[in-house]
Amino acid sequence: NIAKLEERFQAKVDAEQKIEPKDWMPEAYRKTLIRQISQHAHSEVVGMLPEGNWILRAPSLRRKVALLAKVQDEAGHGLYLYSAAETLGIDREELYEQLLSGKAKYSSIFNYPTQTWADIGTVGWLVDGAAIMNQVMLTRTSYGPYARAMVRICKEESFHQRQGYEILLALSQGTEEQRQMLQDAVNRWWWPSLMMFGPSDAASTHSAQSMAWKIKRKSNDQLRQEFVDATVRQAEYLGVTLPDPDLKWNEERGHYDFGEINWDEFWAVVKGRGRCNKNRLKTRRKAHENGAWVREAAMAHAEKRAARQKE
Ligand code: FAQ
Repeated sequence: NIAKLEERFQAKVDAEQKIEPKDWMPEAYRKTLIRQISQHAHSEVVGMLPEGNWILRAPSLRRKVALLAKVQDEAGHGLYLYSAAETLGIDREELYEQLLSGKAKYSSIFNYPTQTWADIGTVGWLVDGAAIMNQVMLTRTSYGPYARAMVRICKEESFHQRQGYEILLALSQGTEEQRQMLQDAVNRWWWPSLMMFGPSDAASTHSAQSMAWKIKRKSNDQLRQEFVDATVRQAEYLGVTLPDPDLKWNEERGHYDFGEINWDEFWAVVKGRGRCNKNRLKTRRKAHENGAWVREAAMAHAEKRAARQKE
């Protein structure tokens, strides 16, 4: 009976054993994972767009090669993650459909525009930095295929973060104009990066259950705090100011205090009213339509091979 199965499932999770695709799992666990893993995959795929915008404008061949490699990695991450979601019994076509119809979410951060070259460095530093903070935790998530995908993804994300920081280091040692461009990018990306961790723990609908199932191992606020603590020192080294007058070391807590996030902005972006939401989905839809012939050709090839094997 279900209660017994659920009890055994929870005992397995509590004993730190991984749940694998063929193991019994509560339907709600399966649903939560499909939601989270597919949103994560969509984020990687939509996340290619703000950076793709700069591939042709990268200031040198070396910068272009590194950015191109990073964006290709993101496509790869999307593919691992779609595959991990498929092990839970959902079709990739259905997942795409959820993204393209606007039903599925993807990270709020990718609805902000990349306006200058400094934005590309800042996305690497802050956005990948925040993504790593969250994903290192997910290498220990309870679902085996997701945890294993995260190990490789985190290694690649570390390169992405260094790539970004190095762009900014060069700008910080450049002209006054370059330093200003750097500061302006940080001013615009700091708060949206903090929003990536999701709503505060009090407002997070899924956290309690996801923590009990060890899908999440640290809370949204906990990860956000760790990110702030790690980033302040990096900002000092770059010589930039983080745009928060309340940011201050708190000796008692052993952490930095920081100001209140603009949650109205966060929810507006999540609900489709950010600056780039419409454009991002439009671009993805067009890419999906333009790729139809590739999918058809791959299917025809697979069918031919299968028929040949039968002969
Ligand atoms: N944006 O109850 P919670 C990357 C939604 S990194 C949009 O706290 P949960 C790499 C949430 O879905 C970025 N929606 O939810 C890269 C839920 O709505 P729902 C991707 C958000 O799941 C770098 C509702 O709010 N990383 O792509 C956001 O327990 C650079 C309530 O929230 C991941 O996806 C948000 N920021 O915790 C690529 C990591 N936050 O579904 C290119 C995996 C929350 O009920 C360039 N995901 N919502 O309709 C997670 O760890 C979790 O899903 C959280 C949210 C922590 C994001």
